[in-house]
Amino acid sequence: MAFTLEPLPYAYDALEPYIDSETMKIHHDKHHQAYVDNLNKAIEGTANETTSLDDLVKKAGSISPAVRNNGGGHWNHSFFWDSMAAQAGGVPTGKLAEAINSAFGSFDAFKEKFEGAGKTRFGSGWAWLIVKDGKLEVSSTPNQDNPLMDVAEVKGSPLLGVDVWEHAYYLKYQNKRPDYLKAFWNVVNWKKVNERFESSK
Ligand code: MN3
Repeated sequence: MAFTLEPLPYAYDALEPYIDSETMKIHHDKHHQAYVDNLNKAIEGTANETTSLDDLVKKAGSISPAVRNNGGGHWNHSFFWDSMAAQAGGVPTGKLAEAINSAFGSFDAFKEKFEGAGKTRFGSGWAWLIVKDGKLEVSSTPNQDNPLMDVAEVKGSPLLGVDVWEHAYYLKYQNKRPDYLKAFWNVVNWKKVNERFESSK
């Protein structure tokens, strides 16, 4: 079964003005599509053809670089689109808000730590909010790796992730990755993050 690219769960311009329509279109239709196509090519005719995407990323350390990079790319971007929404942002609520306060001290302290993880990831990669042993942590991964991978420096269950590859922000923010990370808070789908937190228990 070949993997397929799901359409974005909202219009290309839904995240304006924080993430521009042109970036969303190229990011989803070209970059994400390429990960899906290259993943399918890399698994064609191999035992991994029938492996689920979750199972592929979990064994990233023992699969080919092409499957690891493109499988990670497909997993990460699917997760990323769902992490954002139109008329979103604001502050987390309920048990998630409590867990954030307990792990980081405050929502602002968490945001600073998360933005820091994104800013300091050298080159291309991702910043994450994860659950690890029942506790929230911030981490980052290079390239298209993610915290589910057996090769991740910090392993855990992802709740929120932000793409810090230049293709995610360069058209609107150029070299100003910190500005993109600040703007990201306006599009975070906390309802979705909450659901992930609930199902991680
Ligand atoms: Mn990307």
